[in-house]
Amino acid sequence: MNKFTIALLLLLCTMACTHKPDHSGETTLKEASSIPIGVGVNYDLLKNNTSYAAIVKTQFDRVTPGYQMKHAANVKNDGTYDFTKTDDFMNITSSLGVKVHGHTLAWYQNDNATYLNTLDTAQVGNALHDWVTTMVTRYKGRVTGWDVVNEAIADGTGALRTSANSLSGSGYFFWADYLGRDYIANAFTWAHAADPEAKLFINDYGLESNSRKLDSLIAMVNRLKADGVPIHGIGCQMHMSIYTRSSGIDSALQLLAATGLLIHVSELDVRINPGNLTPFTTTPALLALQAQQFRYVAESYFRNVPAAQRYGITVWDLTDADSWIVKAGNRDAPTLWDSSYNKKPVFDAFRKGLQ
Ligand code: 9MR
Repeated sequence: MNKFTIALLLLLCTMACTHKPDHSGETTLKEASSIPIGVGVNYDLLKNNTSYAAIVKTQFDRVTPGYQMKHAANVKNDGTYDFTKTDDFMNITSSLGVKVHGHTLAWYQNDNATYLNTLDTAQVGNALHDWVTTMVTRYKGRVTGWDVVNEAIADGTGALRTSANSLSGSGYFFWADYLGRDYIANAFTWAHAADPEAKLFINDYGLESNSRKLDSLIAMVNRLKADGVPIHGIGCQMHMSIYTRSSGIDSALQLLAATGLLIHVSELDVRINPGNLTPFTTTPALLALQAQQFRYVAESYFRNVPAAQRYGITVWDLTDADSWIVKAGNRDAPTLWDSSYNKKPVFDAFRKGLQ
């Protein structure tokens, strides 16, 4: 084998074995779309996996960190802060040229409960104030918006979520148990004081399939608006499946848009095996249904959300390998890229829906 043959073999192997960014000249998602297109990202992958980072940079306008901006990721057991990784995350996003949607300030999960459980009610109020103010001030001007309050409505009744009507787990801390529903208005007010330019969102899931929860969220938003609370948008997560009914998607977007606030489809993914059946094989037919569903969401968004209220659509997790659904042990394939970083049929369909 001469040098030329070896070089040629090496080149072919490199082409076959590595996942390249999209330099194919094919239209990217962000090029196709008139609205911002985002993706939920994992800090470690963005930092260490060049294929992952290249797709994020090429295809998307904006990222939402899946974990890195949550309370437990930044607050230590003694209540002090460590922003080393979050600062690094922000620097990586700016070197990739993508914007950041902050996620999330007041949630009942991923809190440093070890610290928060040592506090009395008055101290919990101060801890939330300090956390919101410190975080929003630190990244002021560097995030386009914040999910200030996440998943504040209970699933069954549509009541305010507390430990009494919700499952509990490690790292769970229910602000409402201590502060009642005021924690919501206060978190928005404190976030706005820290960064008056940032768009502030309330974010929740199941709105396309649970009309009671949808009504409850809208009532809550309207009350906040009437009270003059600085709330600018609603995040409709849309963790869905191929069986989610299109009428539910349409009516959620219509009713949410009727509040007049910005609407963010904030965590879109579509399961193809929602019952987690075993054994399970990904078939072309299932992938085609998934493609249809992603396209439907994009088209419904343009149909039902007036242009001035379009904050954008964010897909949740980049590839099937890093999807939270798969990482939780489910046999599924909920995203646009497969676990080898190849675009799935859904990529094209979603892009068409965005055009
Ligand atoms: O996708 C996120 C996963 O990587 C994290 O480990 C998990 C816990 O922080 O949160 C996941 O994202 C959730 C989001 O923050 C709020 N809505 C539901 C999402 C899926 O659980």
